[in-house]
Amino acid sequence: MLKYITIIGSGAIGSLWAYYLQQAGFIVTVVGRQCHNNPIELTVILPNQQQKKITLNYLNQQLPSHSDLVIVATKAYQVSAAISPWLTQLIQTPIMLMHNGMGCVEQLPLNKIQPILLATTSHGGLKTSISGLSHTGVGQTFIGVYQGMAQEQGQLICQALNRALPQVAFSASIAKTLWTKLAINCAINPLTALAQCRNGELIGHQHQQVINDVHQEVILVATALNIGLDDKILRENINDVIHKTANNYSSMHQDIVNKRLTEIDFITGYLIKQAEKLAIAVPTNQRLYQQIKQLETKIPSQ
Ligand code: KPL
Repeated sequence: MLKYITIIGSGAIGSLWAYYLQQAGFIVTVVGRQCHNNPIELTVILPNQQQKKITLNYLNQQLPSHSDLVIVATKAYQVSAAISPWLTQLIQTPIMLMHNGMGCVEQLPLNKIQPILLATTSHGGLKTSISGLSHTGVGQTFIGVYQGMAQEQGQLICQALNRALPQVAFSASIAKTLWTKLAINCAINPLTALAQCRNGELIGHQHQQVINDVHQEVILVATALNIGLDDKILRENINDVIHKTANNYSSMHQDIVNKRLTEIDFITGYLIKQAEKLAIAVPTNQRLYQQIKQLETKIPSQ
């Protein structure tokens, strides 16, 4: 039975899950770099603007003595450092990676028996302060098994999380789900960061050609990898997310504005790496990647 859940990462997505899981009756601990070893009262603004208060347990870079599930909800570039030191200690504990982009799981020194789940979520969250969180957009979460556990066990975890923050759906082809999200992020994130605009402004005529080119390049690479993405459906997915998150600023836009490192290496950078292995040209994604990297050089080292 799933009862004790540890969340590594105290940013918007980690805090969002911590709030909803604790409200649903799970015993939650949040582990973070800037956390102190004591409870913090979190004020949460729900999508209907209701304000809720909750007291969450935090640990500074140490795990509680027992977890039935560990969710890693850090930025993509922090995943490896956040979870690698604990892998031997967690050899039988399911670990779920929930981040933007792809490629993190391949960086982990995994034992074959380590149960690993991959997840992607489209919920929008904004951490307004150490104790302030806003649930800015209701989304969906998909979970799939990467290794080390039966699909049925993955489905049980999925059902438990669905009680806390629906909709959580089990994906039998998580690679396809992650590639769809990758394509959406390749299209929206760099463009909104460069144009310094909300997602909705990408509906404008001047961005359509670039979005089409990004989309076509993703399709070329995904097709060569047999991911099974449908050209037309993917374009609809991208447009749908642009419309549904029209008022939001993408995470990459927020990272650039707040002078933080972006996840470009795990989004566009991941696509480019796959394309290079297959000798497929992805010039539009290359250009967007270089432009974001150029912006990152202006960020003071973290
Ligand atoms: O995942 C996102 C992000 O901002 O990182 C999208 C889907 C683009 C929503 O803003």
